[in-house]
Amino acid sequence: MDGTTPAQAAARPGGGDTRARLEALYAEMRPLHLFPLWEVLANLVLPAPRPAAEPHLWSYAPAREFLLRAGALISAEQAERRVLILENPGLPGTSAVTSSLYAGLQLILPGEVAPCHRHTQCALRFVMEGDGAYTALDGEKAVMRPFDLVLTPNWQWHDHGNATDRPMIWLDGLDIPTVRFFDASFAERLAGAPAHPETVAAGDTAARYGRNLRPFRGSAAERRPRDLPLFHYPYAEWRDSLAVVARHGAPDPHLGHALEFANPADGGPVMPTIAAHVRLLPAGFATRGRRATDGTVFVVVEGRGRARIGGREFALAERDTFVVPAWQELELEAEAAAELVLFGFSDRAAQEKLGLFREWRAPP
Ligand code: GTQ
Repeated sequence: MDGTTPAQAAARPGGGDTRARLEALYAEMRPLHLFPLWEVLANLVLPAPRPAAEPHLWSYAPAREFLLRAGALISAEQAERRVLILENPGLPGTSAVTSSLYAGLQLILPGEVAPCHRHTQCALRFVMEGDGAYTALDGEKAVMRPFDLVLTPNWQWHDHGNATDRPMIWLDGLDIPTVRFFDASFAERLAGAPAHPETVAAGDTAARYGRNLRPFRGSAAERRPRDLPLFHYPYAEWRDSLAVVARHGAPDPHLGHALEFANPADGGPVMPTIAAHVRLLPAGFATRGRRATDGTVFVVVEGRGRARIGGREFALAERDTFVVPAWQELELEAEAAAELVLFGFSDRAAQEKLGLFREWRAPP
C-alpha cells in the first residue's frame, strides 16, 4: 500500500492486527492533518547528514558559451539579472546548488547596466573573466578584476555595469534557499534610474575600512554600516597573502594553505549567512579526507588537479565550478606540475551561529 516490503512492515510498530488498526487510525487522522511521528522519526532526526544535493562539476567553457548565446537574445536590463543558474542535479526545480545556497554565472556585456535593486538575500560575486566592469554598492563602484571577491550584503542597493569593451562574467553566490526557508524575502527596485547615483569615488571604502584602519568613531568619516563595512576583496591582495603563507609554512594536511575572508568589524565571516575562503595546494600535494556540515561551492582559480567527493572523481581545470554537499568526504589533489588555487563559499557562517557546524578529519 505504501511501498514497504512485508519485512519492513513487520519491523514497524504493531504487527498483524495492530498494524491494520494503526493504519485505520492514521487514515482517520489524515484529513485533520495529523500524522504519527513514530512512522517517520528515523527519517527526520538522522544520525548523520543525508543531503539530497549531489557532488557536481560545471565546466566553464560550455556554460560560458550558453551565457553568451543568451546575451545575444536578452539584455541585462530586460532580464534584470542575466544569469545561468547552477542547479544541483539532486535538487531539481529548486534553483539551489546546496540545500541552503544558490550559485549562478552572470554576464554583463559592454555598455550594459543590470538595474539597481536591493533584497534581503546576501550575495557575493567571484569574477571569472573581464576586467574593469563594476558592481556599485549604495552608489560606490567596486571595479572588478579576475578572481576578485565582491559582496552585496543584504538590503544594500546594488547595480552592475560594464563600461569596458569586453564581456564580464562572474559567479554569483547567494543565500536564496536560506531566505526562502525562513520565508523572509523582501526585494525592491530603485525607482527612477537603472543605476544608483554615484555617492562616493571608487575605492573610498577600502581607504576608510581597509589596511587595518577605520574611521574615527563618531566622525564624519564613518560612512558604511559599522557591522559590515568592507565589500571588495581584490585578487591581487588575497593571492599575495596565500603566496607568502605557502612560501613559509607547511600546508594543513586536510585543507592545504587556507585563508578565510574576514569581516574587519568582528573578525567573523564576510556575511551573516555566507563564509568564503581561498586555499592553495602546493604542486603534487594531496589533502587527506575531510567532511564538514557546510556544503561548499568551489571555483578553480589556478592549476589543474582532481577532487574526490563522496567517492566520485572530478578532473579540475581553471574556472570550473564544483559543489561538495554537506558531509561528503572531500579529497583534493594538485597535479604534479603546478599549484592548485581554489575559492570556496558555504553556509558555515549561518551554521556556526546556530551551533550546527561540525567537521571530521581523516586520521593519518
Ligand atoms: O545580482 O542581485 O544571480 O538578485 C540572483 C539574484 C544575482 C543580483 C543572482 C540576484 C542577483
